[in-house]
Amino acid sequence: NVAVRLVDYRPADFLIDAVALDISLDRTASKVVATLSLRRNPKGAPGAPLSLDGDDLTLVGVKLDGRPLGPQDYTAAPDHLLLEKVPDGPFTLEIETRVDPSANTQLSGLYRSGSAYCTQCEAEGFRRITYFLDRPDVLSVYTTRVEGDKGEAPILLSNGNPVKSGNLPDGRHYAVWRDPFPKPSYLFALVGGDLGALRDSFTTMSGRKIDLAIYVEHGKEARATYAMDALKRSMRWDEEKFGREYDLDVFNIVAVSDFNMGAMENKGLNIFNDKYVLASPETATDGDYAGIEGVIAHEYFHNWTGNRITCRDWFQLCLKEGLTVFRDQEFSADMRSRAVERIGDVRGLRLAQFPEDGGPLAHPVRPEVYHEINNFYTATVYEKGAEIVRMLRTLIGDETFRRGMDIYFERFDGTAATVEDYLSCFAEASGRDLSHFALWYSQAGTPILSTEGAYDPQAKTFSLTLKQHTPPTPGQSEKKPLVVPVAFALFGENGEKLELASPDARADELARGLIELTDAERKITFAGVASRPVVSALRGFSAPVRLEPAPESADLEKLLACDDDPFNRWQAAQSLALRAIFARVDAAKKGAQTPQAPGFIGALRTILAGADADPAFAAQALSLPSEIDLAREAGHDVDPDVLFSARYGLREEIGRALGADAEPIYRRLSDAGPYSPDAASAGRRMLKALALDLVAAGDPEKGSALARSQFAAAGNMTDRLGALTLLALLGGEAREAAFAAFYEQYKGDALVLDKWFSLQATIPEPATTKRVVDLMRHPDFSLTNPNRVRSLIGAFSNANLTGFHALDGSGYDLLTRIVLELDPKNPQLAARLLSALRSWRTLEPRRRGLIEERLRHIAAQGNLSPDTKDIATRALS
Ligand code: HT7
Ligand code: ZN
Repeated sequence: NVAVRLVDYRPADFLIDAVALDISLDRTASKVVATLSLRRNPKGAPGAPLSLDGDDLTLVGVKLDGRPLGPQDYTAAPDHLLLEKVPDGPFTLEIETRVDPSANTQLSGLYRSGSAYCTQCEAEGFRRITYFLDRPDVLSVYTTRVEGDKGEAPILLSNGNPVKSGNLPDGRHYAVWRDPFPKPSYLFALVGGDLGALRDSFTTMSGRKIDLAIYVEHGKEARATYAMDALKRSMRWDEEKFGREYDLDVFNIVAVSDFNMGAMENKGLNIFNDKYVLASPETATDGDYAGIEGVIAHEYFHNWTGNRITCRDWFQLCLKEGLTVFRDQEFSADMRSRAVERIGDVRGLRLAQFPEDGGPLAHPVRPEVYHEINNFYTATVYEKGAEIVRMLRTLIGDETFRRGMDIYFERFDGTAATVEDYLSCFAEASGRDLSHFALWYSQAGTPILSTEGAYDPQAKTFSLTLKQHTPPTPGQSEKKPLVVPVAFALFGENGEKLELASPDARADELARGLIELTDAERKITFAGVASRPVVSALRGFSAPVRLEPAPESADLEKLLACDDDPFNRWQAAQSLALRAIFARVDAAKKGAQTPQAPGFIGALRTILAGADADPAFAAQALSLPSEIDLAREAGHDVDPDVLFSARYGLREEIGRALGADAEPIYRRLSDAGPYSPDAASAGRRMLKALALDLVAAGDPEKGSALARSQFAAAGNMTDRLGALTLLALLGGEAREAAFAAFYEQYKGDALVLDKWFSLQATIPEPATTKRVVDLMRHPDFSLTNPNRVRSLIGAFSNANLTGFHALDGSGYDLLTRIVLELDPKNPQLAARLLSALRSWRTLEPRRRGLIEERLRHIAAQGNLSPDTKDIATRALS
C-alpha cells in the first residue's frame, strides 16, 4: 500500500449530492445499482477526470445521464472506475455491480453473519459495495431500496426513516429508507435477515417520539433489555449534558455475531457485535453490563460527534473517536461511581495506550501518515484522544468547555471538520491561544513528569519543581514541552490539606490547585508551610503522562490515608504494591532474602477494614497490579517468569496476613439478594471476589473449597466466573472438573463459551500453549469468528504473560501460524492479533530474539495483506 499523508490532503474533484441505492440481496450475487447525482467540486481541480474507488468489485454496467456507456468510455478494474470525460455541469451516473456476501470473510462491505446480511463500511468498506468517492468529506443524502427474499430476510433495514415497503413476485419484498442528513459513505448501512426485535420508544426534549428497536437472534429479545435501557439513558444524558437531541424518527440497533470491532455508529442503524448487546444475569458479568452500557452510549453519542459533524479525512479520526470516548466515559461516570470509572479508564489507558506510545507502533493522536487506515483505530487515537479532550476541559473549566462544544455543534453541523476547527471553538469560548496545547495532537510519546520537593524549615517554604520530557518515538526524535495540567495539593503533618500561597503561580492556579506546566521545568515556592508537606500530584490523572519516580513510601502511605482525591489514593496503593513487587524482583536477581512488606500490608489492612464504605473502590485499591502492569513499569529486559513469581509471592504474603480479615467479609457479601447489575451491587461483588482471592492466597485449600461451592451455587455469571477464575489459578482436578461443568451448562451459548476459552487461555502455565492448540480444534471454536479468535488467541497472546512468552518460543510460533492462516481471510483481525508483539523490544534478549525472528518471517511472506504487512514492518522498525 502506498503511504497516505496528511499534507497531501486535497478536496475531492467531484461532489455527490444524492445517492439512490437499489440493492437486491442474494447470498452469492447481490445486485447493487447506485445512482449518483454528481457535480464538479468548486474546490477541486478543474477538468479533472472522475476517479471512483472500488475494492474487489465486479462491474455490470454504467450509464451516464441515462445513456449506457461502452468500455471505450471508462476504465474499470476491481479497485477503480475511471471516466476521463464527464459533463461540466451536474450529471447522474448509474453504476451496476455484483457482490458476493457469502465469500466476504473480511467482514468489510456487504457480508453475511449467520443467516443475516449486514454491512460494515468504516473505514473503506463502501467501495466493496459500489464504486464511489469513498472518503469522509463527500457528504450525500441517501435513499436506499433493499430487496430480499421474504422468508430469508423478513426484516430489511437501512439508514434514516422508513418510507415504504411492499411485496414483490416470487416470494420477495422490498423496503425503502431515506436518510435526510447528508453523510459520508462510511456511515451507510444495510441489514436483511430474520431477526427478533425488542421495541420501545423515547420522547425527546422537544416532545418528538422516537421509535426504538434492537434486533437480535429470535429468542434473545429479553437479553437486549439492559442495552435498551442504556440507550434511553444515553439519549436523555446527551440532551441534559450537551443539549443534543436525536434527529430521525427511528433508531435501530442490530446485533450480529460476526464483527471485527465492538460496534458501528451508522446513521440511525447502529450495528453491534452481539457481545455488546446481549446480557442476562446468568450469562453476563458485571463487566459485560458495564461494557454494554459504555458501547451503547458511545455509538449513540456518535450521532452528533461523528455523524452530524464528521471528519474531513481519516487523519482526523480522533476528532470523532477521542471526543466520543470522552463523552461515553463521562456518561459512565455519571451513571456509576466517578472515581471507579476514572481508575478503570486510566488502567485501560496504561494497559493499551502506554505500550503503543512507548514502542515501535507509536504515532500521534492525529497521525501524519498511514499505509493502512484500519490499523489506526488505536488506543492512541481513542483513549489518548479522549484524554486530550479531558485536559482541555480541565484547563478552561466546565462551563467554558460546554460553551466551546455549543459553538462546535452550531458552527460545524453538517460538515466534515478538522482538529483545528474543533480547537478554534474552544479558543473562541475561552479567549485562550490553544496553539501550544494543540501539540498534544501531533507529538507522539508519553511525557514523563517528575516532581521534586525541597522544604526549608527556617523560611517555612516548600519549593516544588516540576519537570517534563518526552522520550523519542519512531520518526520524531526531537520533542517539545507540552501544556501539562498538573492538578495538585499539599497535605500537612496531620493529613490536613494546606492553603496554597505562592508568588510563582497565578491566583487561579492556586485557587484551583492546578499548575499549568508549559516549559520543560517550573519551580513554585509555597510560603507559610509549617512542616514538610506531602505532595499529591497529577490528581485525578489530570494528564496522560508517567509520574516518575513515585513518592517515597512513607508519603504514599500518608496519601493513602488522607488524600481526598480517590484516584490518587488508589494510585498510592498501586505504587506501594509496585515497590513491594520490584523489591522481590531485585532480591531474586541478587539471590538475596525475600523482602517483606509490613508497611504496605498494614495499609491494605486499613483499606480492608473500611471496605464497606465504598466496596468497589476498596476492591480496586486492594488489587495488585497485573503482570502486564509490571512488565510495562519495568520497561526493559522483562522476564515474565520473574515478574510472575514476585507478584505471586507478594499475593501469598498478603493472603497469609489478611486472609482471616477477608473471610468474614467474603461470607457477609455472599449473602446478597437477587442479582442487580447496578454499580453498587457490582462493587460488592467485586469486593467479594477480592476477599475470596485473599483467603485463597493465604490458604489455597480453604480458598478452593469456598470457590467450588460458590461455583456450584452461583446465581449469576459474575459469581460463577469469579469462582472459576480462582479455580483456574489454583489448578488440579478441581479446575478441570469446573471447566467441564461450565461447558456442559453453557454449550450452545457462544458468548458464554468465549469466557470459557479466554479463561483457559490465560492460565499462567507453560502447558497452556498446548491447551490453546487443543481448544482450536474444539467444535465451538472457529477461526472465522472474530469473537472466538479474540477470546482464545487474543487472550492468550495479550493477557497471559508467562504462558505466551514461554521460553521455548511455542507461544510465538502459535501466534505466527494463526496470523498467517487468518491473514488471507480477515486481514484486519490478523493485523490486530499481531499487534500483541508490539512491545517485544522491552523483553529480555532471548525472547526478544525469538520474536524478531518470527516478525521477520511474517514480513517476508510474499502475499501478505497490507494490514499485516504494515504492522509487521512497523514493529520491526
Ligand atoms: N467507528 C467505529 C469503528 C469501526 C471500525 C473501524 C474499522 C473496521 C471495522 C470497524 N467497525 C467499527 C466504531 C466506533 O469507534 O464507534
Ligand atoms: Zn467510536
